[in-house]
Amino acid sequence: FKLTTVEEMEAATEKLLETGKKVGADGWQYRVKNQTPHCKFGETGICCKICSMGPCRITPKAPKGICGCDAHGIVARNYLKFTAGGSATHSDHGREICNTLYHAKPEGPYKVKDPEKLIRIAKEWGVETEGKDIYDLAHEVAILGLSEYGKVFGHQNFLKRAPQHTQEIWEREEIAPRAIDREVSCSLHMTHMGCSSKPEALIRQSLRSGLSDGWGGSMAGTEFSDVLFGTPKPVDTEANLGVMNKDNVNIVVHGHDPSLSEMICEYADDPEMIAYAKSKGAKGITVSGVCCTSNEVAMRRGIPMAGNFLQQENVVLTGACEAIVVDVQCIFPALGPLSKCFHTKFVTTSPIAQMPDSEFIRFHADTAAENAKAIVKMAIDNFENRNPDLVYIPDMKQKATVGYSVEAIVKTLDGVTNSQVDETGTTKPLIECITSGVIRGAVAMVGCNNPKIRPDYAHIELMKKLIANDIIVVASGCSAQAAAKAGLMDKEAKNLCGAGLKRVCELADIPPVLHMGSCVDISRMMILVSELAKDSGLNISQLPVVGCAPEWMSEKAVSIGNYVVATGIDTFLGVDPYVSGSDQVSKLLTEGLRDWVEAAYTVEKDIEKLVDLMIERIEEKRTAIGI
Ligand code: NFS
Repeated sequence: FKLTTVEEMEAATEKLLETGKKVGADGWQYRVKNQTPHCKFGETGICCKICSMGPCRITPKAPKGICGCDAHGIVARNYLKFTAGGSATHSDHGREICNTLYHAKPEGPYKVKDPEKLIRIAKEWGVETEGKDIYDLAHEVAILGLSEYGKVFGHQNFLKRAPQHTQEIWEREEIAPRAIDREVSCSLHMTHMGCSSKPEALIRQSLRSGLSDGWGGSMAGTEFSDVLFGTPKPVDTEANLGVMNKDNVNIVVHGHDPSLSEMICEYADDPEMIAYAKSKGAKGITVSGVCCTSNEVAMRRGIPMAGNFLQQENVVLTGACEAIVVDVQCIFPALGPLSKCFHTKFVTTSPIAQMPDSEFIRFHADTAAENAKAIVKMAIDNFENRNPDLVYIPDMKQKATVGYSVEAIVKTLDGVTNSQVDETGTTKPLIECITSGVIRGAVAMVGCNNPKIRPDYAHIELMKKLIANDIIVVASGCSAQAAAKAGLMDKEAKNLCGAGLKRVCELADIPPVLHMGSCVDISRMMILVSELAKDSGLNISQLPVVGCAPEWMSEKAVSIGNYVVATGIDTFLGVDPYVSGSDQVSKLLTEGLRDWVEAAYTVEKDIEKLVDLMIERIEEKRTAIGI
C-alpha cells in the first residue's frame, strides 16, 4: 500500500495541461497568474460598494467611507454578506431536495428509499404517522420542510436535536435561527446602506445566518436526500482521474444536487443504454463525479470520484469525457470554452446555474426520467466524436471505503462494542476510545481547494499528521475527495496511524479518515457531536474535537464555519475570510466569539503551524476535562 503523493498528482496535471496547449485550452493555473497580485483592498475586506456613492476604500488618509462607515463596519458587513450568500446557497439546495421529496411517487422516478428515516423525522416534528401511506407522509413532511424556509413564528425545528446546553446558548445569545429565508433576508437588510455598522451586531447575525444553514437548510438537504436516495452505509469505491475508462463512454456529474446525479446514474446503468453504448463502439458507460454531487453518489452507490474542485478542468482535459453534466454550485464557467476545445458536451441543467457555451437541458422533478435518458443518450452519441490523439487518462486511482453517515458510524461502533458493558446504538464506544486515550480526539476536515494553497497538499498533509497522532478524521466535501485521491480512505491507511488509532481501525474495520459526505452533510457532523455530547454528559465545546477548512474558497464555507463555531466547535482556517482589514472584527472572530458560543476561529496560513495548533487545542481540551 502506497499513498498517491501531491507531486504525482501535479505531474499528471502538467501532462494534461500539455494536451490543453495543443488545442488552445485555458486553465485556472494560467488565470491565477493573470489575477495576482490580488487587490489589497478586496483581500483585507475594506472595499465597500453597497451603495453608488462609492466604491469607498479605506486608507490611512481616508479612514472612513462617504457615509462615515469605518473599516470595522465595512469588514463586518462584507463578512455577513459573504455568509448570507453561502447560507442561501446551501439552504436553497435543501429546498430543492424538499421539493423532490414532494414529487416522490411509488412508481418513480423518485421513491422513498429510507421510510424508516422519514418516519423518524415525522415523529420528531410531531406528525401523526400511524396508518399513513408512506408517500402521503412524504408529501406532508416535504411541505413542513418547505415551511421551515418561511415559518412565521418560532425557530428551526432541527435545533431541538442539539444538546440542551447548546440550545440555551443559542437562545441566550439571540442567534437561534428563525425562518431560513428570513435569516438571509435579515442579513441583507442589515448590510444595506445605512443599517448596521457595529461589528458585534453584524457578526452575531453571521452566526445566526450560518446556523439557519447548518441546522436548517443543509440539514434538510442531508436528511431528505437520505429519505429519497437511502442513508449511506459503508461502500467501496475508487478515486482520482484514473477512474475514467478510455474504452467507455465517460459521463462526469458535477455540482451538488443529488436529484440530477442519482437519475443519471440510474439510466447509465440501464441495460438498454449500455447496449446502445456498445452499438456505438464503446465497451460500456462509466459515470464518475466531481465535487459534492460526486460525494453524494459515491456515498450511496459507490460511484467513483474523478476529482475535487480544482480538478474539474482536468476531467475535460483527458479528452475522454463525453459529457460533463452539472447542476448547481462550484462549477467553473471555464468549462464552457474548455469543452469547445474537445468533443465534450457541457450540459447545464438548472435555471440557477446557466452558463455560456453549454447545452441547457432543463431538469425537473416531473420529467427527471426523460431528462436523464436524453443526457445519457447525448453522451453515448458523442463517443464517436472523440479524438483518440487527445486522449490521456492519468493512470492514477486509489481504493476508498466511503459512506459513513452517523447511522453507519453508530452501527460500526456496535460491532466493536463490548456488549457486556456498552449499550448498542450509541456513540459510547467512541467516547470510551477517546477517554482511555486510545484515540486523542477527532478533527472534522472540510472544504474546498484554493489556488492560494497548494491544492490538496494542506488537506493531505494535515490528515497524515493527525492520524499519526491518533486523531481520527471525519471528512466531507472536496477535503474528503483529496483524502480519497491520496489513498487515506483505503483501510490499509491504518498503517499510517499511531498505535491507538490503528487498533481502532482494525477492530472496527474502518479507514482512519471517514467520508461523511458532501458539504451539506456537515450537518451530519453536527448530529454526531451532539450525540457525543449527550452520551458523554459533556458540552460540545468540552469535547476534544475541532473543525478545519485549510483550503476553503466559497461563501458556503464561511457559512459553515459560522455554524460550526456557533455549535461550540473551534474552527481552524488556512485562508483568511477577508477580515484582516479590521483588528476589531478579526479579534471578535478569533477571541470574542468564545464568550458567546464557547468556541472561536483560528486563522493560520502556515500549514505546519495549523496542524500543531489543532493538536494543541485537542490536548488542552483533554486536560480540561481530566482525561
Ligand atoms: Ni463545499 Fe461542495 Fe468543494 Fe468547496 Fe465546492 S464542491 S459544497 S464549496 S469546492 S468543498
